[in-house]
Formats: sequence, C-alpha cells, structure tokens
Amino acid sequence: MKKIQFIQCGDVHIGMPFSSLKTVFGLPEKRRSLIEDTFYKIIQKACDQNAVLLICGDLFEEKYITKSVIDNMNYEFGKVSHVVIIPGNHDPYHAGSFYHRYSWASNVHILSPHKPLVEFPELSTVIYHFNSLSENNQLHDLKLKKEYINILMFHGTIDTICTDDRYWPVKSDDLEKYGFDYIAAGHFHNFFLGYGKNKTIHNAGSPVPLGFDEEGKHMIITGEIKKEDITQLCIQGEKSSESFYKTVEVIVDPQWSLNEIISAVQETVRSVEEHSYCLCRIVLKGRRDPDVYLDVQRIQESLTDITVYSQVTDCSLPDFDLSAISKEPGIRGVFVRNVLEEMNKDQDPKTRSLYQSVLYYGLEALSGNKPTLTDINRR
Ligand SMILES: [Mn+2]
Repeated sequence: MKKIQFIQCGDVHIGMPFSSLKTVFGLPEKRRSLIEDTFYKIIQKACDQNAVLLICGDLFEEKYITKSVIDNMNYEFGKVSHVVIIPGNHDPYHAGSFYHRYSWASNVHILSPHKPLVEFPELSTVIYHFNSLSENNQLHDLKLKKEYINILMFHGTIDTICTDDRYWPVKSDDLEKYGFDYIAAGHFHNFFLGYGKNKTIHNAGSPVPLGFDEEGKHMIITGEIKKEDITQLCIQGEKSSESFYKTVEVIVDPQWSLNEIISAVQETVRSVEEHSYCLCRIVLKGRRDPDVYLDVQRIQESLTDITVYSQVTDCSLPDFDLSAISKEPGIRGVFVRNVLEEMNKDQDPKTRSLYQSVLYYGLEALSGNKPTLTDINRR
C-alpha cells in the first residue's frame, strides 16, 4: 500500500502590511507576527505528524518580505521531511526572487518552469505544478505513472469569470482531466474540499484571515492519500486561527443619546462569541436624534478592551421631519425644498441616494454638527 501523509496550506501572505489597521498603534506589526507564528506552528505540526508540507502559493508578500524572515522560514522548514512550494501572484518566481536566488535547505522543493515536478520514490509520490507545466507547454503530452500517487499543485482562479492572466483563470475540468489523485489549490482565501466533477480539488485558504472580506473559520488541510488499485483519501480541515473578522449591525434609535448608542454597540459586540479574538466591523443603521453628534472615534475607543480591533461605519440617518422642515420659512426650509425638488426630478436610484446624502449632510451641517463626508457614496 502506497501512502503519503501531508499538510496543505497556502495564501499565508507573510509580510502583509495591514495598512488598514494602522489607526491602532502597533496592530499591523502584531498581525504580521501572528501570521508568521501561525505558519511556524503549521510547520511544527507537519514535523510532528511526519507529513509532507504542501504550500500552494502566496506564501509571502514579495514587496514586503525580508531576508531575515526567509532565514526564519528556511530554519523551520529543516524540521520537516519534505516541503513543496509553488509560487503565487504575490510571490512570483523570477530571477531576482528569493525562490530563485536563496539557498534553501535541500528538503525544500520550489516548483517552477525549471522544475515543474518533484518525485519522492520512498513515498511512491510525484507532485506536479500545473502553472509551470502549462508555461512549458508540457500539459498535452503529460503521462502520469498510474502506480504512483499523483498530486497536482495549482495557484489561480478556478471556474470564475476572470480574464486577467496574472490570476491564472482555469476551468476545474481542465485541472481534473489528467486523472490526478489529489489537486492542491491555492489563491482563494476560503476553505473548500472536494470541488470539481471528480471532487479532487481542495483549497485550504489563508490560515489567518486577512480582512473583512475573509469572515468565517480559517483552516489548513491535514490528511493522507493511500493507493493500491484505487485511491483512498482521508482529509479534514483543521482550524488554524483563533482570530476572526466579523461584521455586525446595530440599529440606532432616535431616542438614544450617544452614551446609549455606545452601550448598545458594546452589548452587541460582547454577544459575539470569542469576541476577544474578533476584528469587528460595526455598521450603524436606523435613525438617530439629529442633535446627537455621532463620534465614531469615541465609539471605537469604547471597544478597545472588548475586541482586537473595531471599526465603526456610520450608515444611520438623522431623524429629520423633512415635510415639517420643508415648510419652515428660514434657510433650512429653502434648502430642503430645493433638494427635494431636484431629487424628485430624477428616478435614477444612484442619483436619488446622492441627493439624500446631500440632504442629510446639509441638515446636519445647518444644525451645527460637522458631518464626515468620507462615506457620502455609501449611504
Ligand atoms: Mn492569496
């Protein structure tokens, strides 16, 4: 019985700048260290399980990676029997890249057009790199050794409408048609197993989530492939990150003072399970008292001890009685009448929503509050 034990990960993005988190002093650095440490734990797990480590692209951010971190990785890789890395769109293989010029430990196999496959005879396993085979025009005469376990690694988008070649768009059928036992994919940051007609495509996603577009659990894949006459696959996702991104909504009430809004936000965020690991986006909706100055900064600061990071987006509207104001004789009345008149001329929902923003921001300004105009198009 041929057998290979492995751990699959990808899209680690070591060195990511996290500039959107820089409003909190020291947080981007903390996130970067967390990602690096999480990756070293994955390497340690591969060592403990005597598993081959498969890294499916975007291991690091080429623009921000330092030699010092590459040295760390190379040292840690020394603990594992075999490490197989394919480049991604954030860490491409080229003459000046660390993949090309760094002297990696002998058990680290970086697949590229110069080395599109690696064979481990003691495991009866061959690991191929789809992107390199394709670049070398070697796909059409590709013949797999059926007595071996054949693994394909790929970094790119699968079955999406994407025409940008940098993201390697392919159809799942084109990955599966060669009869590989297992296809280890990277590029999508979410976790999925058993994709494609033959259910052979597996994607680990980023081990640590990198932004609000990556909510939910983050995983690595661990498992084994056995092959005699047929291929037996036993794989599972394992949670790789405590920290997570989550968006919550809080509906504000026109009766509430700012302190009541803060209490409601705190209560909602505290109700999020394991909130002390949460990077939380709070979207305020509903109507608020027009006299309340919605101090986003102050609400965010009130959450400092509850979450890792909090970002408040105000999408609430001041509770103005527009029809009453439009009958007022003063400047507020003239302003509301004019904007409403313009707004009612136009049926395009985008333009109408822009007029609505003008209306509410204008009224806020006229009532002595200083509106923040950054999100005028989002309302
Ligand atoms: Mn990526």
